Amino acid sequence: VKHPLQNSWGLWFFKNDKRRTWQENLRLITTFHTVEDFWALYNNIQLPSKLSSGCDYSVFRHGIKPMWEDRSNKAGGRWLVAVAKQQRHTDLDRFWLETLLCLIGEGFGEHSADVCGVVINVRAKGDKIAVWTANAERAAAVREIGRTFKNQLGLSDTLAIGYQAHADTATKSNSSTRNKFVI
Ligand code: M7G
Repeated sequence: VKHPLQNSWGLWFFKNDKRRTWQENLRLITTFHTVEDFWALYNNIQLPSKLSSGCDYSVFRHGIKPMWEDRSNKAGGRWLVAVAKQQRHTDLDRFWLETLLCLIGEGFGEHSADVCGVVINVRAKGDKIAVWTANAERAAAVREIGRTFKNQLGLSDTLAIGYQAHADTATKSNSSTRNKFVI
């Protein structure tokens, strides 16, 4: 008998194809709701460090699409960890696995329900891992989730990470979206 997770999760894959729109390039691969199905899936897909640049994985709560426009994300934002180029081969895959285990194990503390999903962007200019939360105005939840995220990855206290509202990210064309929170 399989061990059920507290929630069902969708795994999404994004591959950058310039002939298509951003939304067309985003695909739901599968949905899982047991520990065993999670590992079967994890063991059958490429590690992030093996993906080509421009690809993303997202794992989101069943019913939530990994996009700003989803009603569950609209008012939310993300904690963003920038993974330096030289960390791709030492840290990227283990950071991603820690993030996934925290997500499906509801390990983000009493505010876990505010976590909508997690995203990894594989990019030549520097990889990124993010935790998306439901509401950028719920400061206590946002801060608690950020602290847990940072601890899970074992990031140094001296390294600051920022939280940006999706509404701000979506309207900025450059990469200088302001941080609503920093820890
Ligand atoms: P990115 O892939 O998050 O980061 O955003 P990158 O700049 O490191 O590649 C790149 C572009 O993808 C954005 O400027 C948007 O045009 C598009 N994009 C990204 N996200 C997360 C969304 C989204 O949620 N909705 C829509 N409509 N476009 C998005």
